[in-house]
Amino acid sequence: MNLETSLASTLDAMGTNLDQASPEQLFCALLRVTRDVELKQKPAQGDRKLYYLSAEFLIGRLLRANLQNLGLLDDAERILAEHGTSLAEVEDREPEPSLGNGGLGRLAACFLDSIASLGLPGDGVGLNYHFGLFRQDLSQGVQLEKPNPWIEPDSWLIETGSSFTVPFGSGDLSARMFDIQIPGYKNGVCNRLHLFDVIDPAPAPENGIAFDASDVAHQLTSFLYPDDSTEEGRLLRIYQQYFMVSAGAQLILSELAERGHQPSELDRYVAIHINDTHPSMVIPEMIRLLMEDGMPFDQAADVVERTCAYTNHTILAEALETWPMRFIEQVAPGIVPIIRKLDERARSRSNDERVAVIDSSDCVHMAHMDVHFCHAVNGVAALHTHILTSSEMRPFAELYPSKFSNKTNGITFRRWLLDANPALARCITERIGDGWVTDAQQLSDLLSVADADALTGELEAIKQHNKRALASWLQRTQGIKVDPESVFDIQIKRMHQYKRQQMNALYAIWKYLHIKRGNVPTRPVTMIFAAKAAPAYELAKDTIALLLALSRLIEQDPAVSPWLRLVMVENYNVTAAEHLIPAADISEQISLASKEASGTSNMKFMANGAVTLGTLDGANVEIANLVGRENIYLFGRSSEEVIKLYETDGYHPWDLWQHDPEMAEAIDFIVSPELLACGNAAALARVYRDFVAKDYFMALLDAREYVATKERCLADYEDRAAWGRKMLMNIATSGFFSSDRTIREYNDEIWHLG
Ligand code: NBG
Repeated sequence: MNLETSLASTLDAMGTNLDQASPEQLFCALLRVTRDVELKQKPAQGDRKLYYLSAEFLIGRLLRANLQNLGLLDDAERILAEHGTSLAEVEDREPEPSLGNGGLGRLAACFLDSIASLGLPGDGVGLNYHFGLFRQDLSQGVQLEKPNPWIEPDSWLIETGSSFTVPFGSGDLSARMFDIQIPGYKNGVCNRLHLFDVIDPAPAPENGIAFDASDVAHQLTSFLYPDDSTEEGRLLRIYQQYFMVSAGAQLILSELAERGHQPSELDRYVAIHINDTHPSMVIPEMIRLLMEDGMPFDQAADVVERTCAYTNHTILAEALETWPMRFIEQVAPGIVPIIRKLDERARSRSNDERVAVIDSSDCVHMAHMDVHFCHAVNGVAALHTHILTSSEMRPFAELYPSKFSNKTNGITFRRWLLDANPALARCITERIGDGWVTDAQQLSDLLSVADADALTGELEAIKQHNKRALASWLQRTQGIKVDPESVFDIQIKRMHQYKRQQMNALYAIWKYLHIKRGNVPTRPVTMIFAAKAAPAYELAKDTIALLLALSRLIEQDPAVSPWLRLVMVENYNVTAAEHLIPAADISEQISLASKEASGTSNMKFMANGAVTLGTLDGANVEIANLVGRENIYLFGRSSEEVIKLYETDGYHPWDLWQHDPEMAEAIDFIVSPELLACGNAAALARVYRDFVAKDYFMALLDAREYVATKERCLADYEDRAAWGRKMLMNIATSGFFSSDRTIREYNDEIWHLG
């Protein structure tokens, strides 16, 4: 097809042309043309089809990625350039879909890209949130939450005309299905992401994100993760989950019938993947639907168990969902007798109370139901799977040893290297060809190129170019000035105590005081943060307030600001990550060992030539093994030590505070008059109190070693040739973390598609 002709005629129908169209019009026209091309492509075919059920799909902007996968990107860039504009300018008009929160949702999006690119039959199933998680506003020194609308008259959503009836206790509700096309990389395949929505969605709330959570019929798809600190909010989450899985299960059965198969053959022709516990109710719901069709309970439960698989994404207790049965009774009474029967079934396999589906207070443990009634269960990095099987889910692993396996997470190199870092992608392709785009392991060929010194020099120049590009993006979009000659030290991820942004803030204070005493660094350092805090998570919001206060304090201090900057990027999302990651020198992966299941930004940074500063947690362990100890900066207590400290109640931050005057000084500074003058006093006081009295995620335990390791890392940065070799080693060994590899493993060992 000729992109230019299609574009011209689409613009013509809009009453304009390539030379006169505004960026908005060009975006709309390109979107329409791209969508039409996608609609002509077919989903991957095969006997067995996957349905990937997830509460989140953090797909990011789609225009560039889709043009790339369709093989139209170069043409689009050329056409726009010939008419005096650029794709960069046009894509800035694309609102980013607000369909996810963090790594869990981005992983689901990378997986959809890999599934389509590998030509495997598999669709995503989720919800069409209108206002997403929220839009973050930092203008007043604290995080304020606003709705984040993204659905415009021209969007990637396609109205399918299909809908399903979801039987809630309060009456039926219709689930309308929209599709987003998921093109594979240059293979003619186009799979789908199915998103269910209510018929009559509510408009955005006027102020902030508060809304009437009891108005289920209109608000069900308003926000991702409604505030669960109230009963109504918790109920709404169950409404959302049941809506998604009931409509999803009906879609699966109707497609099975369309393909000419019987419900009893479900396990032969379908694989259902449960991404974390949010879609767990698909198990009882599918059994209910099969029973409605006349199948006896035992047979239905067996078929469903052979069909479903479950991934666990966290060991944090707060995220392992348990719902009071009375809530489920109210929302989805149809599955209550089935869950009770499943509980009996589980009890017939083990009388260990720790593995019960329903506990003594009549609460349903979603993860327990998943492990009993899925045929496969996996963790997302080697260490995480080890911790799951050896401690968190040990009784389950003993009961079902063959169900458990590890599937280390991955990222799609097409979005995170080819699209996000075109300069690096070009440099790599010039050296080793473009095979790495579909086989990222080929990146290791970079280690045997003849001109290694020239290559590392080029990597350095590309990094510098990307840092300048980030500086101008920050200036243009957020009014933030940074110096591209400084070291870019970046921590971007959800704001959470276990990820320990607060420990990084302590480093900033230590460094501030150090510089004030006359110890100026060889080169200025720019510490960059980006993170959203869950609206009901007070301490996480307080940590944002701390970072904002520090940012102001440093900026206002002429003795320090030439040497240190602290930047908090507003409204972190996929688009921001695409600007930040290619420009990073240092990748901060400093979670408390044992707490980060995997991490995936660590992989994106690595592939883009940043050097990791981190703990031996999650996938960092595998990164360390691949790059070798001289190409990563590790510090901190091991996961075994941390687990032991929790078991023995052996951690007391107060003792550390008393015995480490240097760190104590940094902590006390949080409530110093200087800092209080720059920020929200109540928030700073709460952060301070938590540090000395609780510090549940042990930031103080690792803080001293963290500061020392970061200083060593910054000093090493000055040996530019050696740093260039570290960058090269990181890029060249990152191929293991391709989501194509991860998906092949899921397919070979769990799904068996095609
Ligand atoms: C997150 C983990 C990350 C992991 C992603 C993807 C949740 C519940 N879990 O460590 O915190 O990389 O899942 O697996 O968001």
